[in-house]
Amino acid sequence: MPINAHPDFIIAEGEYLHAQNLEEKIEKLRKMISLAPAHKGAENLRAQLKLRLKKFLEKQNKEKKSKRSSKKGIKKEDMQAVIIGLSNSGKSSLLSSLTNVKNYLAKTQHSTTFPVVGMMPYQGTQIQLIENPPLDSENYDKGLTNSADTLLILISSLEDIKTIEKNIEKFQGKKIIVFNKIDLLDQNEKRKIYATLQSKKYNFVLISAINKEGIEELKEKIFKSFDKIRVFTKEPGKEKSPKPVILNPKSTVKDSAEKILKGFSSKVKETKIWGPSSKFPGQKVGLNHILKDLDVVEFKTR
Ligand SMILES: Nc1nc2c(ncn2[C@@H]2O[C@H](COP(=O)(O)OP(=O)(O)O)[C@@H](O)[C@H]2O)c(=O)[nH]1
Ligand SMILES: [Mg+2]
Repeated sequence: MPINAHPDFIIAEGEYLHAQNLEEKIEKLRKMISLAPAHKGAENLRAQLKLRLKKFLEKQNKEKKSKRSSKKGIKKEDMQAVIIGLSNSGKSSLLSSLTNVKNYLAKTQHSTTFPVVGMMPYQGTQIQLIENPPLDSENYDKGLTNSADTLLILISSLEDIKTIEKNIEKFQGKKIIVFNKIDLLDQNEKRKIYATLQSKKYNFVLISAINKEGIEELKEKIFKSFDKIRVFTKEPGKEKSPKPVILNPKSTVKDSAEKILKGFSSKVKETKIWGPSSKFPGQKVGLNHILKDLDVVEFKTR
C-alpha cells in the first residue's frame, strides 16, 4: 500500500540515515515520527519507528549509566596505593613526582576535589597510585582508602599522625608513614623526627617531594608493601617479556600461565625456568613448581 509520505518526512528520513551518533539518530527519528503520515495505511510504519526509538532510548540510557559508574569506580590494578593526608601536606606534589601525572600541580592550585590516578613504573612493574582528596574535606573518599592495598600517610608534622589514624581505623592493609617537606628542616630536626617514628615502630620514610630526597627509598617501600613477586615469562627462542606478571608469594608455574591467559596452562607442554627458584638455568619443571621473585619461565606449547 502506498504510504504517501510528506516530502519533509522523506528529508527527515535522509537525515536519519546519515546521523553520526546515537543522540543525532534519536533526534532525527523523533522528527520522522512527528512527520509520519497519520492515515491508517501507515500504521505499521509508525509502530516500527516508535519501537526503534524505544530501543535507541534504552541504549542511550545504558550508555549513560556505564559512563557514570566508570567515572566514579576506579579500576583497581594488581598493586594499588592510596595517598592520604591533610590539605597542603604535599599529596599532589608527591603524585606528580612519582607518576605519569604531569603538570598536574599547575592545574590544581586549589585542593583536589576528586581522586586522581597515576601509574608509577617500578622495575618493570606498574603501581597504581591514587591521591585521595584531603582528609579534612568533604571530598575525601573513605571507601577508596579502605579498599587500598597500601596507604601512604603523608604528613608534614608529627601531630598529623593522630588526626589521620582516627580516620582509618577500619583499614586492614599496609601503612607507610611518609614525612614530607624535609627540605625545610635542619639535620637536628630530621634526626628527632626519625628517632620518634622509629621508636613507634612505624614503617616510615622521610622525603621531600620538591627536591626528591628519599623518593627512591619510598618507591622501594611501596613495592615491598604489596608482598608480590615478579615473574618474567617467555616463549622458546625469544626474549623474556619486558613486563613481569605480578603474583602472590608461593605462586606456581600454573598460576603464572593462568595470569597471562585464562586456560593457558592446559596448553603448556613443557616449562623451563631460570632464576632464583631454579636449581640450574633452564631447569625443566612441572606446573606445580613454586616460583620466586624475578624468576623467568619459558612456556613451550607445542
Ligand atoms: N618545601 C616543600 N614544599 C612542598 C613539598 N611538597 C609540597 N610542597 C608545597 O606544599 C604546598 C601544598 O602542596 P600540594 O602538593 O598541593 O599539597 P596537597 O594539598 O596535599 O595536594 C605547595 O605549595 C607545595 O609546593 C616539599 O617537599 N617541600
Ligand atoms: Mg592536592
